[in-house]
Parts: sequence; C-alpha cells; structure tokens
Amino acid sequence: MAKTVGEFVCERLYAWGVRRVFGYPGDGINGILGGLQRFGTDKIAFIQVRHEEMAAFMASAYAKFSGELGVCLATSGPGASHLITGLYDARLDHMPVLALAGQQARAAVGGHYQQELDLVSMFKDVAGAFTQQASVPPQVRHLLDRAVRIALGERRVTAVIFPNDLQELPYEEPPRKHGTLHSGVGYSAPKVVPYEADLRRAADVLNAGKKVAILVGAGALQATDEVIAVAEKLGAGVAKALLGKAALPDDLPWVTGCIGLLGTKPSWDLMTGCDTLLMIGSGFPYSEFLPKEGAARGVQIDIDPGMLSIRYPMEVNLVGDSAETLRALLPLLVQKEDRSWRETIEKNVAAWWKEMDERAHVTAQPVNPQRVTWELSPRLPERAIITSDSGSCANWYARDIKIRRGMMCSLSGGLASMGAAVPYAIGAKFAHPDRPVIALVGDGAMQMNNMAELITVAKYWREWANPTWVVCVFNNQDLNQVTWEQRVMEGNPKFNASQQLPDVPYHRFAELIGLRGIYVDDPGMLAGAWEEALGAGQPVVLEVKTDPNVPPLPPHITLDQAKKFTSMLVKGDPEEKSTLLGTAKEVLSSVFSKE
Ligand SMILES: Cc1ncc(C[n+]2csc(CCOP(=O)(O)OP(=O)(O)O)c2C)c(N)n1
Ligand SMILES: [Mg+2]
Repeated sequence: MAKTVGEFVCERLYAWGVRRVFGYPGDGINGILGGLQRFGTDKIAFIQVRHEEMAAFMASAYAKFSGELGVCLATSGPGASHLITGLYDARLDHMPVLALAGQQARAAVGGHYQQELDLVSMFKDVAGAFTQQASVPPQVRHLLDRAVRIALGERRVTAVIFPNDLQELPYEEPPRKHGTLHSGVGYSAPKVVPYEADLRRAADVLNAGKKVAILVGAGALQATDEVIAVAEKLGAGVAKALLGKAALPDDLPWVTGCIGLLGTKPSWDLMTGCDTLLMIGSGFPYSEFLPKEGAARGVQIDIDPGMLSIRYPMEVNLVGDSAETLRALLPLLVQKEDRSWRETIEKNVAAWWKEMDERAHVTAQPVNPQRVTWELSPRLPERAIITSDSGSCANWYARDIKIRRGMMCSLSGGLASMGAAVPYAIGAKFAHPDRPVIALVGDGAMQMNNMAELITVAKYWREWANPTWVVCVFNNQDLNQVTWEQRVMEGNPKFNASQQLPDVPYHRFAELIGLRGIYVDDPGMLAGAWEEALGAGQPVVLEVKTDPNVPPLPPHITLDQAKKFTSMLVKGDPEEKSTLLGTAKEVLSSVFSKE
C-alpha cells in the first residue's frame, strides 16, 4: 500500500533529525498519529502531555536545552488554540519550534464547521516566519522542509496545518512540471563574524573605557570561555540577564549576578557606574537598569540584527555569533592595567552574597522563601538543570542560586508566563535524561496547570536514565509577586479577592499519583528535605509552606515606589498585623541605606 501523507510527514521529520514530538491527539490530527504509529515510535517518540499549551512549552524548553528543533502537535480547533501561549514563549525567547496542527477536512473549511478555526490567521503572528496550510499531497514535502529550515535558521516558530482528510491520502511526490516545488533536507548553521574593520571600531571603544560593564544574555550561553577571557582583559564586571544566568558561573568574584527587577545591587552599581557597556546576546528589556543614555559608550553583539541598539543606543553594533565574535575581538583588546574598577566590583559582589545570606536567614512565618533557594544552591548536583516559574520564586531563583559550570537553567523569559516550570522541567528531561532536574514553582502556577503535568512525569519518569526530578512548590496561598506589585507599584493594599489562593496539599497529590511527597513548614528541615528529595531516586514534590510577607523587592527601589508603599501601609492591608511591616520596612531601609 502506498504511504499516506501522515506517514510521509513522520518520515520527513525523521530525515530532519526529529526524534520526539510533544502533543495531544484529536480527530483533526489522527491521520498523522496513525502515520506515526506505522512509521514507528522507536524512531519518533510521541510524548503525551495533559494540555497542548504544555506541549508547546515542552517544545520550547526542549529547544532551549538541546539546541535542536522542538516539535509540538495538536488537533484542530481547541487543540491548536491551546498551543498558542507556549508557542509565544518560544517566539519571544527566539527558539526554533515547529507546530503541527490538524484542521477540518478541505471540503468543510470555510463552512463554520465544528472545531474549524482560521488557523492560518491564528498562527500568523506567533509563527509569522512561516505558517502554511497544506492542500494537496505534493505540497507537503516543501512545506515541511521550509518550516523546519526557517525555524532552525531564523530561530523562529513555524506552523504547518494539515486538513484531516489530506493526512489519510496517498502521498505523492511533486511531479516534474511547471508550478511544482522540489525541496530537500538539511541545514547547517553558518559561522557569523563581523568584518575586521567593525571589530576594530568595537575594540577602540572597549580599549578607551576605564570602567567596562558587560551584560550577557541567552546568546552568550555557548560563549562562557570567551566572555571570561574578554572580561579578564578588560577588567570588567559581568551582569547576567535572566535567560543568560547559566552563561557564567556565579563563583567568579566579578560576576554580579542577575540584572533588573529580579537582579542584584552589584549589577545595578555596575551599570550605573560604568563608562562603557558591552552587551552580548541579550534582549534584556528594562533600559532603566542600563546606564543612562549618553553616560556610557556602547558595543553590542547579537546574531539577530533586530535586537541591536534597542535598549541602549550603541556606538558599534555587531551582527555575529557571540563566541566567534568575541574570539575575533580578543586579540584586538588591550589588557587593562588599572584594576581598581574590578576591585570595587568584587567588593560589591562579596558584600551582596553576605547580604543574601542574612536575608535568607531572616525569621519568617513559617519559612522564609529565600531560604529555600539558599539551601538548595550548595546542594545542587553537578550538571543539574533548574527551571523556574513566573512568580516570586523567580526572584529567589535569580538571586540566590549560585550557578556552577556545567549546569543549565531557564524559564519563560520574554513572555514571563506562569505555568512553564514543570513543562520546562519535563522538556529538560527529554533533552538530557541523564541530568538531575529541579523546578521552582509558586502555588498559583501549580494550580494553574503544573499540577496536571505531574501526571506526565508519573507516566514517563521510569524511562529517564537519571530519576532525579524535583518540583519545589512555594505554598504561600497567594499570587505573591503580583500582590507585591500591587503594593509597591500601585500603592494598593493586598486585594484578597484576586490574590488569595486556596490551600492545596501538593505533596499529598504527588503521593496520590505515585510520586514522592515531602512537606516542610520549618526552616530547620529545609537542608534535610533537599537532600532527601535529590537522593530519592524518583520524582519528588517538595512542598514548602512559605511566608507571603517576605518582599521580593527590586534591588533598587525608586522614591516614588517607596511613597506608594508607605501610603499602602496607611490605607491598611489585610496582612498589616503580620511580619510584613517588620520585614518589608527592614528591607526597604536596607536598600535605601545603600543608595
Ligand atoms: C499566564 C499568566 N497569568 C498571569 C500572570 C501574572 N502573574 C505573574 S506572577 C503571578 C503570581 C504567581 O503566583 P504564584 O505562582 O503563587 O507564585 P508567588 O508569586 O506566590 O510565589 C501572576 C498572577 C502571568 N505572568 N502569567
Ligand atoms: Mg503563591
């Protein structure tokens, strides 16, 4: 029997190197699933998720952690629309992800049919680089070839939509005649390096600087040695955008940690005190954390011209691969003899880590959330992968985890979506089954969708070479990050109707579905709990009852924000009687005293 279009799709994806697809079935996509069944799940594994959005998050995380194409699959209508948020996550973080979606039969399209959405229009923004709906079998080959090559080459999301009747038809190669396409498989990333003259202009700016600050992002993840060499030569300090947290280890004394709202005071001092800024592979969005316009000369390196000079007007804009460009730049740089700038940075960094230690040990009711990550950090196994959800835990992830060489970490950066940490941690395991994986998640995000995805973990963990997979839930019964934003940014007291969360026994839910559950409501138990979780030999939900009144404040607070905060205290907050007053005032005053 001739192979079907569905079988051909699998065969072609396999030829492109695709070995797993994250997805969920439905009658809109059953022809491709039937094709996969016949093609062989030993060649392309189907990872069954609980929700299509999670499949897209997993594909995004898989691309981030493996460096390969992530593929997700969904049925027509609601399955396809469920993919959207996860695809936007990949889009905003520049990840190559291919979405395969079903559609109603060709004869029904345009007929307000059940589960018929205008999918080309729907995907067109998120997968704007390439979205096409197949209409005849000979078209499928080039649609797939282009969708994969564009996703990989442009680091974009692409989508191919398949009407369900088309999936069942016999596959036909494009005939040799006018009006047909004859495409092929294969893509190799080029070496992208700026011209010598532009490198010289960049070197001139960097050599003239006396106080050089470097900011690295996800684009520098493969350039660790090169960034270290350049920073050493320039006597520079290096701050990290959240997605670039693993680009440099935190045990280097001149690495100031993360930058921005979730960042550190030494990163703030680095950026406000520098006279020259070198930005490498970062789309870090908040310009107010960079030097004031005109206060520093700037050089930027990015593989994507669209990301150049949009956060700070740079003097030299270099399009290039980070590692290759830095390697080419290095011989043009002059070793800075005056190390006083570097010494100041190192002093600031040492003081900051001491302050982090103190903040983690401030008494809270019952557990200080910062203590959770502080205790995890030295216990992180080699080569661990850490993911974080969006919420207050992202602050503790950004600030308290000392990343070491060989580790990986990520989160939903550009989109900053809730609900990504568990699917990210699952995607990480499929990319690196031999690495221990740890996810940090708030209770709101756990309730939103991460809990359901634990079922996916229960289904697959026995296939993973290393069974260590831990999700730590910060149970504070609050949408805490936003509660604090409402207080500090808006000057409003906590609004219980929108912020308070029901208490859920996450550790017991874990046990119900066959995972290990650990519960901690005493900071003294944390060290032992982490050790137990990391050595459990099976996936664990570590639930910690944390205090919502420990403020995840930005490293630098403006006077305006402080005034609003004070007015909130006057207006009255349901938590007024708690430790909020003490802790928040303490932290605020410590921030101001350093101004
Ligand atoms: C999908 C989505 N909805 C809403 C938000 C806005 N938001 C950001 S953090 C947050 C609170 C998260 O609460 P939780 O998961 O309990 O973590 P916590 O801040 O309490 O530690 C919300 C609502 C978001 N980022 N993503
Ligand atoms: Mg919470």
